[in-house]
Amino acid sequence: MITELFDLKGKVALITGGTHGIGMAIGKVLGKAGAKICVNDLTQDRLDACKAEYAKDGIDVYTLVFDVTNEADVDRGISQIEKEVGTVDILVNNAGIIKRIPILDMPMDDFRQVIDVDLVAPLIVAKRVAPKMIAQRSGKIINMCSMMSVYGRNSVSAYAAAKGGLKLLTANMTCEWAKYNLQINGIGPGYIATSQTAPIRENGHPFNDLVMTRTPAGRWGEPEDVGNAALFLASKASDFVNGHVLYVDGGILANFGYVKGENDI
Ligand code: NAP
Ligand code: GCO
Repeated sequence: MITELFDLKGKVALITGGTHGIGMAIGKVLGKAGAKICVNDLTQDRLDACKAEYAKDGIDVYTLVFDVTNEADVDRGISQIEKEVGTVDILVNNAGIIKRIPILDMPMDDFRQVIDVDLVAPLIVAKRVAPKMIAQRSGKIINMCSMMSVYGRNSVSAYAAAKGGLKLLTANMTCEWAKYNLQINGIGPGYIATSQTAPIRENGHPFNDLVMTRTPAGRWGEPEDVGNAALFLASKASDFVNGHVLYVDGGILANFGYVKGENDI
């Protein structure tokens, strides 16, 4: 049956920062495909709140607090998942932050914090779960990259540097772990309607006009658009896809832009 390609029954999936936004959309779709969903966050409040949301889709999400930037915390959290749920078969390195500050104004501590969460943390968590995936000769790692893995733009230097690095860290994980039947890929969302982009999307923000002209699909993406791509990369259907970044951007990366007018030239 074609649906078997996307059947995740018996699999344990960890989505870091999966209490809302893109991470929750991924958790919901992988849960509907049969995976046991685990999500972490920084605060118990966020985790408690997300349980009811997941339950609306019939998903009994396993939640725990750990900071993805802290190696000891990650080890404690993953050990708890392994003890109480099982070996992590699917890791989605989704947790991320952004700081929109011009380079010359950005304190170095802010820059380092973005790099820590968006680039170093995916490595910390992947290093903790990969050994058991290697031992079982099976595993899926999905690193949440961005169209900013290939583009820069004013004020997001730390974020773009992190996401650019994550693209190549994904490639390097592939070089070292693909031989053990691990598939390590990235997802590169375009502009998605979440709390992270709310400041540049809501209340008539002019950035919204730029996104509309740069996105051939003519809309902001929804978290579910990204979730659907994650289902492909988490399933058997992508067993020979490796080191790839799947862009979910409504065509932004294919588009230089156009001048609005009679012929939209
Ligand atoms: P979001 O709403 O800001 O969610 C990010 C999540 O990560 C939050 O739940 C946050 O927890 C968690 N988190 C942050 N730091 C953490 C840490 N140290 N330990 C554990 N959890 C941590 O973002 P989103 O828009 O859903 O984006 C999710 C991912 O997609 C991010 O990696 C983002 O860079 C990427 N992305 C987003 C877009 C977009 O347009 N939205 C486009 C491309 C890529 P708290 O809420 O408790 O801080
Ligand atoms: C921004 C946005 C973007 C998106 C995303 C685009 O300020 O430009 O937040 O960075 O989050 O990464 O792919």
